[in-house]
Amino acid sequence: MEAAVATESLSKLNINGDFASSLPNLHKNLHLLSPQQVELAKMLVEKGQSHLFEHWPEPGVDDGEKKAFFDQVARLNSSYPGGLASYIKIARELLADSKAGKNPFDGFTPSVPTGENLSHGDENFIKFEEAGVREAQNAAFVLVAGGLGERLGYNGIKVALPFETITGTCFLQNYIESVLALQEASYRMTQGGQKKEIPFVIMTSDDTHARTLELLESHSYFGMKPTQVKLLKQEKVACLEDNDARLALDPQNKFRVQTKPHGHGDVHSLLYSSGLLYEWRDAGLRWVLFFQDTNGLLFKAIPASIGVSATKGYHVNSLAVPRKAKEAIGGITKLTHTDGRSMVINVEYNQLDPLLRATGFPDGDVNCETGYSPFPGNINQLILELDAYIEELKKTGGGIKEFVNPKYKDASKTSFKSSTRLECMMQDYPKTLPPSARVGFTVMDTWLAYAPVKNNPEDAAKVPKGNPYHSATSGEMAIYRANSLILRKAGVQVDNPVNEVFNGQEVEVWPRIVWKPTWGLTFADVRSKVSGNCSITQRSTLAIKGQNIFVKDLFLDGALMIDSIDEAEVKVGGSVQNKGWILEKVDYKDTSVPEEIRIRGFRFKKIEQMEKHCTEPGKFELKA
Ligand code: UGB
Repeated sequence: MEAAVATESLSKLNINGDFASSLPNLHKNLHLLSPQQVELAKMLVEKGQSHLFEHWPEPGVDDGEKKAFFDQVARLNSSYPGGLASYIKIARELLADSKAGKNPFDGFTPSVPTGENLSHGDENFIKFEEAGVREAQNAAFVLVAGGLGERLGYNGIKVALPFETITGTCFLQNYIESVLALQEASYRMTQGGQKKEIPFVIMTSDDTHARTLELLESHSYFGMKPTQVKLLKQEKVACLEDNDARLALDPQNKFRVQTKPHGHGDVHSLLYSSGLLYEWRDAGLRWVLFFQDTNGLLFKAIPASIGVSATKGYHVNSLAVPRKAKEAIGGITKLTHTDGRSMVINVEYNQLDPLLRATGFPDGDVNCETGYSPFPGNINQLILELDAYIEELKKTGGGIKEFVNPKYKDASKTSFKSSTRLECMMQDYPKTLPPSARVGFTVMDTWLAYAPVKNNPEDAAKVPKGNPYHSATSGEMAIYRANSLILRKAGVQVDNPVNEVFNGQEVEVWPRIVWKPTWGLTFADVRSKVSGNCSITQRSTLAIKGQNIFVKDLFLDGALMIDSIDEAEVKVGGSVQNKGWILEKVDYKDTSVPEEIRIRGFRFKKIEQMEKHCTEPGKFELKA
């Protein structure tokens, strides 16, 4: 009787509800839905998703929630290339492959590829840095920052974390200031040309969008023009509850599909659909650089890497560092298929060991005689040549080969411990490229190029001995080590480090030295700004904040902070001795200390320092 009434009211609305005739709970609610929503309901039923409506109550109960459910379904449908039907189809195929234990690299044999190896400070490196700075004005920068950083467990967004705590500069500020410094330096090098603004894109997600925008707005975009920065928000994708790719309902709300992040691979389709790539091409740009949220060393590697891309004409250039076996970074690998095809591609850290074992390397992912894995470690910083990138995306729409990684309850692989979803990675972009594509990579020293902040203190302390911690502690200490080593190469006598343990991690503590990107963007810049007999003791802290600060015959044993406007030229020298800043240990469990500090395991106790601020144009001399 009830069904007949429902059918009658549907026909008045011109809705054919036959598809739902065996689903009474959906059928009797269909008249509440718009024609578009009815179409979506039909698609879901046809794709084996009837369970989504089993609990639906009578019309009149939770009607608003039922409509909201379809609003969400419409969003999930429109944000995925090919819609939800395509998502479900691909999910079923990938889940079947996963259940059958199919090797995604079937038919491929891995070998170690050859790439460009750079050694910081030598002639080659300096040449590439110069070429890179010249070319930087033709680049756009894309930061992928949609990840929650579950491994770190920090409550805020990762780009808001200080990358060093002498000045408290956060990652995002460092990235923006580095891009602005590159923009200026590139313009200076090609004087006479038109002054270009380097576009800066940030991919966010629902987890990070509002807080990223807030961070930018509350700091006046860290000096960048707001119009120069674009935020592109990635959508999450539907979770899957079983091998039939039945969509999972949100445990908190049975009128919502549970969703999870789709991975950083979304950046390609978002860039393509935003139209920005064409805008950039029309503006004469040649390169798109992709990078991640917490690598404070990154911009020390950028100028030379752009130089490599430009000099070698690479369509794809992946930056890499020597990799310790089992380190949680992917391995850059040459894969050769039995049919003759080959590609140079990242093999993700959880796949490298099984791939090697399956292809004649019985020990799997192990170090070779150098003490490192023979496969260079992918730091997920990619430089793509814009024209070739556009040509490829015209074909793919930016869709990246996905994968699924269900955690099964038992060996029968019939049910999951928790829902799963399809994922994609930005470094998988080269997988669809034709053999003619010029795909290369550039290896640099880890101390110069890579110090991510990914692991919480507890997990970092458990990292196998000799492998990097990838924690807030090691991330900050790596900045001081890199700056100390660069100054040494520039002729400054910098004391050796001491070893100390913070939050259960033993790290090298070098003199704490930082500078703004405008001061030392390249090695040539640093070399031009230090001269004479300079030395810095281990207990020292030094912050250089100003483009035209020249350090000559300086002996530093304590703390020295200098900042100056660009129009001032400051000469610093003499003997600076004071009680300085002391590193005080903090326990990560001590909640009386702010989270961004206690996750490092130390903080600065400022006892005494010499400070100099030059706020007027002109020439100054600071001699202690
Ligand atoms: N990210 C997004 O923007 N959206 C997402 O949906 C997910 C992430 P992780 P992981 O270089 O250190 C990568 O989680 O697992 C952003 C490479 O895959 O830090 O450590 C997120 O905000 C691996 O090959 O990635 O692995 C962050 O900026 C290896 O190279 C970035 O994507 C490793 O990084 C990476 O997210 C590394």
